[in-house]
Amino acid sequence: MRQYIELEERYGAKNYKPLDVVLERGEGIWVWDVEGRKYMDCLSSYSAVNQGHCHPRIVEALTQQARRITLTSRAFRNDQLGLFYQEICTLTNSHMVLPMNSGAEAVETVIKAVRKWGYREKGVPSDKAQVIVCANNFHGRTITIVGFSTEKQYRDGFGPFTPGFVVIPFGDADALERSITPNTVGFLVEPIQGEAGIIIPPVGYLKSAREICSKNNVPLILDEIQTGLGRTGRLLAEMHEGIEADVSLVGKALSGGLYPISAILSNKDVLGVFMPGDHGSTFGGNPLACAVARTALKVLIDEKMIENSEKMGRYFLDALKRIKSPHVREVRGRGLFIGVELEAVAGGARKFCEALMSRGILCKETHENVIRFAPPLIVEKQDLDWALERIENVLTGSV
Ligand code: IF1
Repeated sequence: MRQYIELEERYGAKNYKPLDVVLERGEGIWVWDVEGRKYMDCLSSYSAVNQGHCHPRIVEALTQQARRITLTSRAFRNDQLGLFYQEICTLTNSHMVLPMNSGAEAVETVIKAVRKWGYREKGVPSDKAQVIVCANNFHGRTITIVGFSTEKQYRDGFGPFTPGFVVIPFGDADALERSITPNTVGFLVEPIQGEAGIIIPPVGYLKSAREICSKNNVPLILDEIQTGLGRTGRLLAEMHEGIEADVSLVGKALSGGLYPISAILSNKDVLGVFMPGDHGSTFGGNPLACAVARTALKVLIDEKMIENSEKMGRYFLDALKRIKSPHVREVRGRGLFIGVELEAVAGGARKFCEALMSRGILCKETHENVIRFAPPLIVEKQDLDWALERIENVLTGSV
């Protein structure tokens, strides 16, 4: 194992500090390291592997398509793109879709779309468009996106930043109402803030945001790149409040972790402003990504993973709440999107993640003192019982 770590340390930029585990195989909720140790993956690559590692039907779709054609560019058409469009729009009740590759690209794309919509449809003066975002947001790592982050480390050293963003507190509908001006062209928000530490807004917040945005002709943009595709126990987290965004962003599990693909899903008004040549991407909408995504969506529905996320998430959350530990401040979550917030201790949540790793559970701390538990949505009760025994052992012991 050491030789792999040494190579990464020798040649790699130090933009991550990973746990010292070198993985070589994944199947379902389990991963194995190069020395044969087995772990339960409780991060799911930040919810990109909702369907479980190397889902056989998605692997099959990938390999079949890879033998046919993988990339045509959008200069020509291909036999997967239209079918992907139809299937994802039908599934999410969307009118229009634009395929990209990474989540950050989807975020950048919707910012371009709502700005152009503002100038063309809402009569916002040129270059005066404003997008409202929330404090403690996470929407990706590009210069424009980190420019409206409130996390010091994500911004330090990367300025100057893109203007045209207003930051308001998360979960405060009045603050949203007060921040809207005639130049506001969008409200971009995560239904549950993931990186901020699984922060769930007050019940009714998203419903109020929907009403306020409708009343003020402001597109409501929900970033469901992490919360979407079953993670919170619904296809999209917006469904917990029975609302529909004007634009929803999905990524990550859109391919089940087998290929980068993201998508902007919207009503006609917003995406309808793009004219040929306005926007694009070499790999955006490639047939390999579309074939993989079509199957990744199918297995999510056919194998009832969303229902399982709701059921197993409820079981996992209730069991975690019953653990009596002096280290735990709060346990919160929706579906299989769970955070255990710890009292501030030396070494923070990372120490607990290292202790859990030694017991065969891989998870990731977020923001110093929250342990995020997000196993693939196929996890079963006996798997959770296996994990809960070890989690209780770590949380009640001296780490
Ligand atoms: C990293 C965080 C999670 C996202 C939401 C857009 C994106 C992400 C809600 C951008 C990506 C990833 C990025 C990865 C770690 C991970 C992450 F810790 F950074 F914040 F999940 F919480 N919207 N999140 O969560 O999508 O461009 O990465 O495809 O940057 O370290 P991407």
